[in-house]
Amino acid sequence: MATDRPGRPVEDLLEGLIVSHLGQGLAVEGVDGTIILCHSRRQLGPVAVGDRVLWSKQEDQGRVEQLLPRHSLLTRPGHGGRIRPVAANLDQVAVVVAPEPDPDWLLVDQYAAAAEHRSLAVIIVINKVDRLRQRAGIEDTLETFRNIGYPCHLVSAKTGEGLDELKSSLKGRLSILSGQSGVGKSSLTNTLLPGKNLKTRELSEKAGLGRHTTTSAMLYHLPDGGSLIDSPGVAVFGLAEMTAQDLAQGYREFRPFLQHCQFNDCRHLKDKGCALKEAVTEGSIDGARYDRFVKLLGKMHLI
Ligand SMILES: Nc1nc2c(ncn2[C@@H]2O[C@H](COP(=O)(O)OP(=O)(O)OP(=O)(O)O)[C@@H](O)[C@H]2O)c(=O)[nH]1
Ligand SMILES: [Mg+2]
Ligand SMILES: [Zn+2]
Repeated sequence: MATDRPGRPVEDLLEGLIVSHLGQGLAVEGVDGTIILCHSRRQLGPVAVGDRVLWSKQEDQGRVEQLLPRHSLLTRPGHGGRIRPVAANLDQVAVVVAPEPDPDWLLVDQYAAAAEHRSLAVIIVINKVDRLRQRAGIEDTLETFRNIGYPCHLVSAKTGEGLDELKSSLKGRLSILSGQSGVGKSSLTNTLLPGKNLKTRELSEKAGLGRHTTTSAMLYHLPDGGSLIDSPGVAVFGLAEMTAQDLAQGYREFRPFLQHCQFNDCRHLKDKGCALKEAVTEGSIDGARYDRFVKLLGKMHLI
């Protein structure tokens, strides 16, 4: 129990965790594990899944009264140039790719760079290995990611292959599953959390949402400790608040070279004496990663 600001009637404030941000309100998990649909005070500002809050009981719903301090926040661009929160208090971003739909490595880099910018750990999850006919093609790219220090897990939500290893990577942390629509983020969540279907349906019904597509991020507690956020495929986060320098830093293997360029304001494109380009020529930096870096700069309208 806690008290609100002085001057207002004293209310019972309860601790809670935002487990989903639905169209109509916030799903807040109380300390006893029950989920209450809440609305939030307008002056609270953006609230995200993963946020810890203080809330009060109203008639048949609750009201989020206060946001507790967060240690991280991932954002994405919203309508009208506004920044929207994706998830708070994350430790790790798990980027999911699959043989189908075709892997979009530019998107993988984008998620990884945004995570790096927020100092979050990154793991790469290749789902649907049961469908992986040309494993070699994907393996080559994975080798690059392994070399720069990202753990890569080959799994199948369908057959259960590789899931034990993935579980140990997720243990004790708050991770978000992100990636293109259809790669199997929700299927993986289902497999990792046997009770998940029920909760989703219950919540979706309460909020009047359909139950087949992932429309909003949802947080679940893992049986072995730690939590997992299943997010919709459209939640491409991160680049909005990043500069060209931030993006270069977000390619973690570029970092040792960045201070060795001839000019302080080197853009690492056609600049003279660019240490990064030299490293690409020498083969110490993967050319495909560098090419995607340049593409992302373009996508961010930074070149
Ligand atoms: N063969 C195979 N199919 C899978 C596997 N995992 C998921 N699928 C299928 O892939 C399709 C998409 O799976 P979802 O879990 O809905 O994908 P998602 O990433 O949550 O998609 P969004 O919510 O739209 O972002 C479904 O038809 C699943 O049955 C797998 O390991 N193997
Ligand atoms: Mg989904
Ligand atoms: Zn340079």
